[in-house]
Amino acid sequence: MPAYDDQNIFAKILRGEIPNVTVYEDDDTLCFMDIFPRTDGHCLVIPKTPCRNMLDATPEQLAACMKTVNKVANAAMKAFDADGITLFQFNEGAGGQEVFHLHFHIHPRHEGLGMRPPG
Ligand code: IU
Repeated sequence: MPAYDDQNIFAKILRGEIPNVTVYEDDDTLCFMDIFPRTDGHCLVIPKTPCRNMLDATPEQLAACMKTVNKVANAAMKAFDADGITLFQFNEGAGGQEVFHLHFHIHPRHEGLGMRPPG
């Protein structure tokens, strides 16, 4: 697997070089809105420390991300009056990953409503 590249777009967001719409932040994680939302409320949770994806993540990074996913997903259920949450996470190009900084997609879902296509 290639090494972490700190020129990826989420690393730039973490350094404040690119703006984002922040949903939640703590010492270890950032959650912000996806710029091409596939559902209303589609947001991303990332660790603040470098990590390419789940495959090179430490237990601490994964735990911190899951803690934030749990908080944001429960808040999104209320904020969007959602019926459920879909959690996506992709690893390497063959696994569907496009941005190579670990991230978890949170999608609030409603009964009978699909997801919009990517992009
Ligand atoms: P991935 O397939 O899980 O790596 O998808 C990356 C996601 O990052 C995708 O949903 C994009 O819409 C999203 N994104 C973003 O939120 N801001 C950006 O500047 C870019 C991609 I480039």
